[in-house]
Amino acid sequence: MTGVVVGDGEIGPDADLATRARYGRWLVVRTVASSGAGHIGGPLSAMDLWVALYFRVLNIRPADPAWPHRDRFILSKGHSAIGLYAVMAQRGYFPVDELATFDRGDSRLQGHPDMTCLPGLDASTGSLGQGLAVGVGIALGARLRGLPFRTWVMLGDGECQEGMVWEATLAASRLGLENLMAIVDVNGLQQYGLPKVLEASRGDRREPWPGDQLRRVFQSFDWRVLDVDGHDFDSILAACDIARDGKSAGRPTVILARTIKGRGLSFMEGRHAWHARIPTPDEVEQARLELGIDESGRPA
Ligand SMILES: Cc1ncc(C[n+]2csc(CCOP(=O)(O)OP(=O)(O)O)c2C)c(N)n1
Ligand SMILES: [Mg+2]
Repeated sequence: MTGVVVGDGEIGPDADLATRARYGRWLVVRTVASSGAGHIGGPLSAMDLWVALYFRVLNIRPADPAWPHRDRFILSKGHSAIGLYAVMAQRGYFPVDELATFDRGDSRLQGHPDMTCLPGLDASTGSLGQGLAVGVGIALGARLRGLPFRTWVMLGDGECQEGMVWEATLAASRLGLENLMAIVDVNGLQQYGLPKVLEASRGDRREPWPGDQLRRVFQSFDWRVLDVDGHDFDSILAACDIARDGKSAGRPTVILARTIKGRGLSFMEGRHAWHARIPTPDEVEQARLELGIDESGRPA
């Protein structure tokens, strides 16, 4: 852990969001390959969302991760932890070099987020379906105590098949939690799913929520629903601004972010098989070139 300035994230404080995301994707690929563990497609699909949140949206203090007024962030799709860590490291929660410990028994960076290990995590997750309910509790607690922070929860589209998501969705609207924001990473793929039957165009597995069903289900629970291109920073930031403006007439907000699983790498994009595969050395090298990372491991 030499040479790392906490808060600098190794690539300089002025790096733009696109560069941060490119570097974050590289850190994911490099770390999954070297640790021989972890998921990869989901972390890459959500990378632009995390970069936007952690560098422009969330009201946080990485040097004071227990600050009571901080915005809360819950990664309900906890299997994507390595992507969140790649952004938290850049934001200064811990040195980038610590990523090398990922998924070791003694690491703060567990394969799924463990809030008892790493300051800055607001929930321990990994069993899909639970994070939104935790967010409901935190958002309700904030309101009861008169605390001004907001609570953000990121879910996967496959995860939204879990019944507990919809119990929490109902509770959130009945409680009028306008301080609660969900973001769904709608990448159209999950781990398995039904074999392709009808769709000729979509990878090798059926997408979890075809068409606009997810939008209509959230709307029917009386949530405010925003649709964005989850790889376009302007769209993401505009939606986040609307989500946190507090003018939702007492409704929680969900951002449905259309993304591509494996985003950024030609050989991974939209491929179900890359949900949790370990890249070979050749694939790591190809990833480095495609992401524009120089031989020292930094964005060129
Ligand atoms: C309750 C539960 N069931 C199954 C799993 C195993 N699992 C891990 S990731 C995953 C697929 C999730 O798909 P999605 O929510 O769409 O995530 P993404 O596409 O972003 O990876 C599954 C089934 C789990 N972690 N928790
Ligand atoms: Mg998915």
